[in-house]
Amino acid sequence: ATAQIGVTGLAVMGSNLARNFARHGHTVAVHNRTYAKTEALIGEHGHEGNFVPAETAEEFVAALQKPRRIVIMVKAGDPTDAVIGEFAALLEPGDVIIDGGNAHFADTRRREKELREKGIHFVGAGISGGEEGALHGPSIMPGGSEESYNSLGPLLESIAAKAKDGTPCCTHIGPDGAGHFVKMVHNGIEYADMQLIAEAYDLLRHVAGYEPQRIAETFRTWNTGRLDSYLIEITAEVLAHTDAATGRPFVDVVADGAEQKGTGRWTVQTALDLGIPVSGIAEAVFARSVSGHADLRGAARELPGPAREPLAPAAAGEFAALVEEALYASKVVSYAQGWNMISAASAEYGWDIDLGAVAAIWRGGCIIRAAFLDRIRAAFAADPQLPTLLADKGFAAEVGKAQDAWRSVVATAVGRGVPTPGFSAALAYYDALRAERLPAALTQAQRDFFGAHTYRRTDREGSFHTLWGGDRSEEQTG
Ligand code: NBP
Repeated sequence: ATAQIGVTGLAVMGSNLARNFARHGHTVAVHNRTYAKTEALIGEHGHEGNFVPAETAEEFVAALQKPRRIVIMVKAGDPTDAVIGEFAALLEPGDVIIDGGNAHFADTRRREKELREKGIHFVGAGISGGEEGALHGPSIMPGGSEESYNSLGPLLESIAAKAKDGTPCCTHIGPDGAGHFVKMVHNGIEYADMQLIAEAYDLLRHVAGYEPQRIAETFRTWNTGRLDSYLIEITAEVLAHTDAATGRPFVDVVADGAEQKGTGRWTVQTALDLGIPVSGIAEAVFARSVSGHADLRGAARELPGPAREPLAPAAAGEFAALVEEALYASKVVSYAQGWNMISAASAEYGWDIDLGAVAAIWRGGCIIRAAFLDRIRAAFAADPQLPTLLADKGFAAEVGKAQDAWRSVVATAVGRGVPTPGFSAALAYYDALRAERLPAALTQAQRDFFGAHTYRRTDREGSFHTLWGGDRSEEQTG
């Protein structure tokens, strides 16, 4: 046995990950259900490093040094269970199975428990960065036992992206499903970021009256400041691209229905279960959903709205600067919500996640990589108990400074009929957190009226109920 690690499932992600291991000097056993893919990988890339192709599961396992480390990169869901079942039968206590697919964290918790009973370590590793990341350095979010990370960590860290300060974008997130949970929230935040960028584009296009090329330039400028990020960078590239067939801006020939694979939806479903408001992510998921409902949109097309005359050129530049502020403030809110969710799950499942370390490993490799994440890392380094990013002095000052611009942009959008669910929800959340009194008092009173759900008072301890159907006197219930 010569291989330090094995990869099974050699579609695009698995092949690239295996090549990444090999390029970093590790001997990699490679296996795929359909052997032709293994042969193709060796044929095309065998010269890049030390590969041990295995035709059968038995050959694959025999090629691995102990404790054996097997990365599964197959389609998430039933295929993952099938492959785990196949290999678990061939492994020994102390061996490690790593699922690098996009599994739901609840599945990872189940699989970890089942394998733990057999003495096999199961690591649910979120891997972000798409196929390029898998080859050149992804952000890796492994969850599992401490012991498994001791044997696996150095291997994963060697192939992970490196942040600007040289640290690998991989850390032990926590036990069982912690890694896949954090990867899910990463994707949720990615949805929110993309939605906010799309809204900024829409405002620049229809309120500032900019053409896509001009918007690309604006995004390029923003990318030199605090919004510096991979997503802003690729947005500029997309907007600058011209469709070869028609000569029109590429963005104008793409059908305006956004699809989704489901991790954004999982994030929102899970947030609802945890009772954590992630309105930025939810609005992003719903916005994609609305875009895909051609029937609803068709039926509503003739509904009246305000005139959408673009601003005069002199005012457009000023408005664009306001949009940058609104985008930044909304982004801070959606990250604050995402981190709340990670923090809540960490408490719920006893994961003890280092919130700053999550920001640190997203600085490189992943889709939401950005200079901004170093600020989040620093905020949690300064105060590991920070209840919300909005309470960090630096973020609070910036968002506070942006709030006039933010309100003005949302007001303009509403006035001109440009939908900005992300910007608006983020601002509403900001104002709700700030509010000294929320109308929730009335909501709770209504609940007491129709359902005797009781209420607490501002002036006394205890729970109370008003006899709404009777003489409206108040009784103390607890
Ligand atoms: P796919 O998700 O398309 O899966 C294809 C692989 O699964 C092939 O190797 C296939 O083997 C294998 N497979 C299937 Br399907 N059913 C199987 C079974 N019952 N037993 C054994 N093998 C089976 O590949 P991918 O796009 O490379 O993604 C791999 C994982 O990485 C997924 O979980 C995905 O969600 C995740 N991920 C993908 C990206 C991305 O950008 N694509 C990014 C991050 C994470 P075969 O060759 O014999 O059909």
